[in-house]
Amino acid sequence: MPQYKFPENFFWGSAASGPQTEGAAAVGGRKDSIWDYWYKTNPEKFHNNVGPQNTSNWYNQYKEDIQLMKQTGHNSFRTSIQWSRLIPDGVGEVNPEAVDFYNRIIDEMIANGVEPFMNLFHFDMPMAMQEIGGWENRKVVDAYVEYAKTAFELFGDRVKFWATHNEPIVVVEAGYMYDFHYPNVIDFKRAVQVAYHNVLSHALAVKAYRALGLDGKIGIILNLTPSYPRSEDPADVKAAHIADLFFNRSFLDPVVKGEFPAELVEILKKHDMLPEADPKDVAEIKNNIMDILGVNYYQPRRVKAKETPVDPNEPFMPEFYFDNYEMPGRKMNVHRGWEIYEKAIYDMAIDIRDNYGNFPFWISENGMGVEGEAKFKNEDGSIDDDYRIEFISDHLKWLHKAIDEGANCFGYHLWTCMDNWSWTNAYKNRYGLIEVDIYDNYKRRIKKSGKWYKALSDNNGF
Ligand code: BGP
Repeated sequence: MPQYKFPENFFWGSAASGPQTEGAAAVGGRKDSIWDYWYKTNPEKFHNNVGPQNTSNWYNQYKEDIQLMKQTGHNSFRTSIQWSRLIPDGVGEVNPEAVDFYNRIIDEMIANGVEPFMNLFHFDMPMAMQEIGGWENRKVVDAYVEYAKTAFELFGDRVKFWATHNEPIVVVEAGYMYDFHYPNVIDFKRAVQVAYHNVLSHALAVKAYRALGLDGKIGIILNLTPSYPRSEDPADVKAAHIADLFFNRSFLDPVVKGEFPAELVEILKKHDMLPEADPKDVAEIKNNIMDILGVNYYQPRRVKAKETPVDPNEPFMPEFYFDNYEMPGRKMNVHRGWEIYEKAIYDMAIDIRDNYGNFPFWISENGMGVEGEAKFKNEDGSIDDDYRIEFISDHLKWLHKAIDEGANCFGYHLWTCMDNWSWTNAYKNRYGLIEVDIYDNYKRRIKKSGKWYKALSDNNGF
């Protein structure tokens, strides 16, 4: 009898995305997304100059990979459809080869007892849509909703768990604030417009899903990085609260409550940063509440009150209100440079229980990235990743406690099943239960954590 037993029918599995695993980037009628384009123009932005062309070859090896999922205890798996594969120009013709491919992976998963969770957007804007302004353009919202509707019509008879977006705040931060992703814009006003259109596109996709009368569930996946204040001093607490408004509540409130937080709207108004918004669209956000929430969690955000006064001539950024804080003595994943703070998973679950009507959620990503994981190989080439087993179980203990105290969590998906390509970090940080040798024909090999995960899932706990 496991010490930490999870609820019946709990989903165990992992998450990945189409652009990070499919490979076959220029094959099967697909056209460029912003990632292919950016790699062509700026390959030096990518770790070791490795781009999105091949990734893990899931496009060709999905059958073998689904068997590996079974061997590692998956009863569910999340990936994403690439918009640029299904509708290569963003709007218009549907690509029959893509329909065939996504049908095949969905059917193969179901035939093997792996419940497919399907996401529609994981940072991968089709280039044709970016050329007309991407998420800044209201027309791209309509194009996305058409794409979502097409996916629901094609696959909604078998896919019962849908997500409209993965980590939309990353699209906003990385693409429009901090220069991590294409289109490398640094302009907070434009960032707000992008965020607003993401929320709107989500609500309209939920509406389109409902209109089809399908019997599955639809939601969004948010990286709810909690903001902890340096101290209980009111100035620190306020700083953390404002960071939370910008980076968490900005998405969480509209998708669960139908409204943006009033305090955030006030701040944006004060700085003349409100987006252009048609009242009819605002009503759509209010009226189309989703069914389920995906929560990604890797590391906490720590915040302190501003230490130096803000220069009023500087362009506005949320950091007008807080400084980031490095807590002395914090526990680190030294292999990735991220803090480990397991209790945050509990805090988030309790926050959702108490402040968001105990909304049903699953942990949609959590995991431990390790740079240079090959250095841990045994002589026979196997990897005993005890650090990953410890990372997962330490988080699961806190999740278990939250569920015990009434949190409405129905699953845990690890990032990720197989080591995969990760945006500008390419293959730098490995997260998989299964190693992928990118230098030897993408050969797969189950790590110790993969075997442990199988026992975890078989026992529904540990
Ligand atoms: C998450 C993304 C994933 C994945 C992961 C690891 O935020 O949703 O797509 O890439 O981060 O990121 P990294 O490889 O940069 O550590």
